[in-house]
Amino acid sequence: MATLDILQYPDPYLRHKAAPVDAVDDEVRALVDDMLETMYAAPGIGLAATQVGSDRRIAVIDVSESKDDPLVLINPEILAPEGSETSEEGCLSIPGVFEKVTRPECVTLRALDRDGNAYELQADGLLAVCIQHEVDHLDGRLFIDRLSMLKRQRIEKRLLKQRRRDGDSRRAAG
Ligand code: GNR
Ligand code: NI
Repeated sequence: MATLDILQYPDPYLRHKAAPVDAVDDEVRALVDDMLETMYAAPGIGLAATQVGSDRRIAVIDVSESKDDPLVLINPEILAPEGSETSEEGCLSIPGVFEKVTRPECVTLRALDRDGNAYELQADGLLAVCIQHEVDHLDGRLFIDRLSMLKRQRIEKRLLKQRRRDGDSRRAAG
């Protein structure tokens, strides 16, 4: 097992749309295990393959307090979205940015697990948010895309400033 590097916004690869997995084999399982290790190490409650530079439709989630309830999503599909809920989101690829996002409140997830078996589950609350956030990643979409133009422009400006500052301090240190 190994921890993987997490791509940072505005890395253009985060806009890549991932392709379906056609067989859940040992190679896929190895990636799943590395993604779980990377998610727990970050730490985060979810991670999509796009964030670690893979173009497979794979994500991992663990919203449990005890961090011992991993959920593996291979070729995930979101069915029957219902209701609407606003909650604060963050993303390991956009560190330091936390904003309220409105999404469907309840969803049904259909996916394959680590053994390639199909399952369905109904989710609400944080799990429903996280499922939708990860499937967005697999489609090259980020949570900041779901904010108003004004909010997004404010964030872009702040990130640009921060990057300039980080660059300056690296140069000063080096
Ligand atoms: O760790 C994460 N926390 C989080 C909080 C609220 C809504 C979504 C998330 S997902 C995020 C990890 C991540 O970036 N997954 O793609
Ligand atoms: Ni994310």
